[in-house]
Amino acid sequence: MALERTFSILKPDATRRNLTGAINAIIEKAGLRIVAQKRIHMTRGQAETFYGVHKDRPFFGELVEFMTSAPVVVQVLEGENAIAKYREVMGATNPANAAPGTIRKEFALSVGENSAHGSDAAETAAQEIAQFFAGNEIVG
Ligand code: RTP
Ligand code: MG
Repeated sequence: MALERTFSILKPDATRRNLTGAINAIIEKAGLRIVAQKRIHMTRGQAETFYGVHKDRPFFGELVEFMTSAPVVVQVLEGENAIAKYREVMGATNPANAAPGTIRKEFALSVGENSAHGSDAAETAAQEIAQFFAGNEIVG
């Protein structure tokens, strides 16, 4: 099977609690390679673009506030079946429904402050990676 890449964000609740290393350990243990990574403080515009698909949802304002409330770590993860694999490693959006051992079960505070983002499909992965990384920042 071919290597695939997915886009990940370690969200503000994770950076605030100094959990980025613990989450990276879970990612690497699952066989995903961190091929790009940087810490940024998202602007409101970046967050609104990134979550544009949710702009009409009732939680959109709160989501943008949260994502800009503290630094995040943006990442590109590489591996076989990386997109689906990382969704599995993250666990369900609502930590109450997440399986044991997943990032969200271990660390998420709520459905909103849920520690990690992972792309949901190949097209969104490519778009999301391109929003935050230049090609030469990704070293596979
Ligand atoms: P993500 O995009 O962050 O990887 O999460 P996801 O696919 O599991 O969930 P999605 O439906 O795309 O929702 C995006 C993010 O919005 C926040 N959210 N809040 N308050 C709420 O009811 C609610 N629902 C979603 C979460 O931070 C979720 O990860
Ligand atoms: Mg999503």
